[in-house]
Amino acid sequence: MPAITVAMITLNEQEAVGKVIAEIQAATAGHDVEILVVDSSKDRTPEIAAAAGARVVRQFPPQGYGRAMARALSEGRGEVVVTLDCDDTYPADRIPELAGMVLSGQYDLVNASRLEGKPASMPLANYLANWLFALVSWILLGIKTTDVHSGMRAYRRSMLDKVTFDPSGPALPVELMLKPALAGYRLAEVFIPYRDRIGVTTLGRWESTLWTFRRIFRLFWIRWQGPPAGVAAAPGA
Ligand SMILES: Nc1nc2c(ncn2[C@@H]2O[C@H](COP(=O)(O)OP(=O)(O)OP(=O)(O)O)[C@@H](O)[C@H]2O)c(=O)[nH]1
Ligand SMILES: [Mg+2]
Repeated sequence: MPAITVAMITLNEQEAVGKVIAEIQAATAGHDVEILVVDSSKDRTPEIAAAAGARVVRQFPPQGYGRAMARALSEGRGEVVVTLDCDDTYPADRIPELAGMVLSGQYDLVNASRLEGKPASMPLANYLANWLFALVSWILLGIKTTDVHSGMRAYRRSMLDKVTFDPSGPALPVELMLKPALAGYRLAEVFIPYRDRIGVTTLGRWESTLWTFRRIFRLFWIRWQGPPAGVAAAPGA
């Protein structure tokens, strides 16, 4: 069992995948790491990823971000699973730092926030929406974060095994962070730079916004009802 799984999901990322995997390998040289790609592409992404040394799991036809991410998180064998988009937006050189915060035993989930300031690569509307999501999460759930939508996180394997998530619909990252935090798992946040994307976005803005509120309100409701089904108590919580 590797210590670290670096997990990515890919939908037609042939322009970026080679560069991203090379960066991950350079950043994690000397670490006990597997690179996992859950791929739903029609282009050459899976061949390029496999040739570069990644373990490629095919999910085809595409079943959406949520189901691909759920598969990636369940397939990752490492003690910590670090996710990032395969579009060159996230800094792979920060993977060891994020993984180390979990492997040291200090945290169960580390969120890499893109929102210390407004990234030049993020449209203003997305930036403002992300702040609104963070504010609503704080008011309704009492969780202080600046970025509920980051694709770069480190998750403790044993935590992923205990918390259930709804993979249907967009905005899964919202639930992947807020649900464990509500259950008492230890959440940390670090700021990262966020770069321009290589290739075309798959983000459906309105659907994602709707689902973000839906996921936050569902957790708010469950919190009012008592301990949520599918949320095991965190150790010591
Ligand atoms: N396997 C799989 N991967 C997907 C699917 N939808 C999106 N992805 C991947 O999920 C990651 C995140 O999608 P992005 O298009 O980057 O969405 P985003 O990060 O919200 O938008 P940007 O800010 O434009 O990057 C990328 O690596 C995509 O290739 C899917 O249905 N299946
Ligand atoms: Mg992206």
